[in-house]
Amino acid sequence: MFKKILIANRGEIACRIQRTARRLGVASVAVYSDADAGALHVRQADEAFRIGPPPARESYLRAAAIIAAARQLGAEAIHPGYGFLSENAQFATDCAAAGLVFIGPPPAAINAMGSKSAAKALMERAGVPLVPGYHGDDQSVATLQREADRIGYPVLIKASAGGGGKGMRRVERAADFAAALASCQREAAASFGDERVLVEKYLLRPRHIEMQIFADSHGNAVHLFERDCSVQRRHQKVLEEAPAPNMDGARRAQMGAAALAAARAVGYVGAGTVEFIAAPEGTFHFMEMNTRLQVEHPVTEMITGLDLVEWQLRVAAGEPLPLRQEQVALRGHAIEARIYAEDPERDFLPCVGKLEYLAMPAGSASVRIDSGVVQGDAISPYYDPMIAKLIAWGETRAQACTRLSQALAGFHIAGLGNNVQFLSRLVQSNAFASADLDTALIEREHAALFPPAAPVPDDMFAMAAMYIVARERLAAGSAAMGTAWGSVEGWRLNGPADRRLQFQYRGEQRTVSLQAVAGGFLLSMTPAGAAAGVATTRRASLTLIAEHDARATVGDHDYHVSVAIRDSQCEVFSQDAHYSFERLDPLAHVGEVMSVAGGVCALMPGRVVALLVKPGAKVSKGEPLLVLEAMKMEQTFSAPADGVCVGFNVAIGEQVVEGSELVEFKAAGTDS
Ligand code: MV4
Repeated sequence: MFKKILIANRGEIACRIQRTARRLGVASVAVYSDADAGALHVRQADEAFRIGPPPARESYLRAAAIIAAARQLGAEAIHPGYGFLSENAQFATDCAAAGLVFIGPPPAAINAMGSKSAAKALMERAGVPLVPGYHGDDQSVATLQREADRIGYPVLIKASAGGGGKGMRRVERAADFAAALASCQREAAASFGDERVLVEKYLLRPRHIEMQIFADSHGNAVHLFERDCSVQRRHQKVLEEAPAPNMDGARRAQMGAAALAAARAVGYVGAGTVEFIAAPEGTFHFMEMNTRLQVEHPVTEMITGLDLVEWQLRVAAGEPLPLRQEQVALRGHAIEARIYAEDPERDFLPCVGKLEYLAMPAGSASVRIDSGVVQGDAISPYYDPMIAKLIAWGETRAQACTRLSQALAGFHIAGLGNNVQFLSRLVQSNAFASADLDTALIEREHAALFPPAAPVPDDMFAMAAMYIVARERLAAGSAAMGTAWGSVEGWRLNGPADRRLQFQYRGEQRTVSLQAVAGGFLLSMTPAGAAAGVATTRRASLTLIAEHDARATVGDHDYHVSVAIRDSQCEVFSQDAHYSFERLDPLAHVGEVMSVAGGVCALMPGRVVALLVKPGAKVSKGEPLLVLEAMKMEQTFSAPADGVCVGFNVAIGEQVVEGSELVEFKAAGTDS
């Protein structure tokens, strides 16, 4: 086995490779761009090496710099992860020339699978089933038209050098063929510098099923079953699972044999994926081969109990495959959801920015989370905006679905657009739950996946209000709290105990009134909408159980919520829903200060240093009123809103206790 490897990648896959290396006692070197100087894969690394500025072209794609780093730091091998240099045959060749092991297939195998037409010709000779079509060298319009007519419409024209859905044209009838061909050729030339195309029978309602294969350098090869990656949008996988639903043993054996035939035909070594397109009735056809470890490999690991990166390292080190085909067992079902910083409502446009709040569910034997970011990190515009992969395993598909849903409900992201709620709906949709899979599932289920935004339930404003009050109490270090976290029960500061907190959602203001009573609050809210009416009063209570987590009761309803407040932004997570609204907080920017009705209170003991305005003075919001020295620091208390500083209850030099009402303040336009 290697003593040291270099990981030429970033994010979750770099972290994931590090984990296996560490377990095997292999040292690993991380590389990073300036955008990733503080990233998790760098912080967790045994050793790290800067390779350039943020753009991938100037960092993670700089083959020569990466090879030089590996040599300089004494790594024996380079793991390319996925993306970046992972399917670059020239890089694999250059590694070998530099005396380094490329942890991937031989360059010739990468090249053989690089062109669609050439790969199809090779696969045809190896007896791998293809989609009926034409992939010959004669690219004349007449020949292509004649072949399309022979295949029968609809047909699909694909760029030979294409991939990922780029350069494809569906043609419904012979009369449209020539125009579609010309357009496809133009796109192929522009995108791939190669205008050659192939023509295929267009398959309706196809599924994307891929076989994971592994080959060693001793002539052994096995498959590790299949994955179904049919749930995609714009050729981006969203959910992946293993095994494929409704796959029977005979079909699996056929597909496995075809995948291994494909691998042998190109002299494959290492981890690879043979992609098939499958018709609803189960017939399957070779699409392409991915000559790398794939994003979705964890579902295969979950159903086999194997570590594919360990296998990659062993094979690259010249060891034989650890198991023979008959020793590889399949157990249960695993589903992966890709959590992205993107806005599903805006056609999945990537979002960039800081992960202001990020809480992930607990991992377990049946729930795995692969991520390369933590709270406070940024998703930059330079790389893929994936935040994490969430993988759930179950004895059955239904159990895996349930566990995935539960785990998604515990995945809380605020401050950055993300697809968590979309994934929740997707996993719970009838089509996915019943395994009615095909590549158009997301379009087909559009109505269920994009319901009109539901209003924020009243109780969620109550959660935010009680949470804010509870955190203020905690910050005040009130003796009544006892432990680090505790109930907000009937309590009184040295002032009126009633609180009114105002929120705003879509321009509508909501007021939550909390009146402290034994065991909790009496809660009342202004009725929603224009509906006039009397606010109903209910009993409520909240117990903080962690920094952002609370149990609460409103009336007869018990909740477990997570709340994150930042400036005026309130985020409440309840079950699998996420609500965002604003607090209209006159004190949000005043620091350690708390307002009780009509006043401004000290939150810690201190000494009054200065009174900055005259009693009765009209002040505007943010204007400094008073300075307190507490914990050796000066705190300036400012006007919570435009209004009048009615008077001070303290004098300069006076020692005050926490909760003391310092200033009597009257906001403009209020009577409280
Ligand atoms: C097809 C097809 C239907 N018929 N080929 C899209 C990406 C590329 N790898 C192959 N693709 C397709 N090829 C024939 N003959 C439908 C697709 C296709 C698709 C395939 C796999 C996963 C998602 C897809 C989404 C749309 C279209």
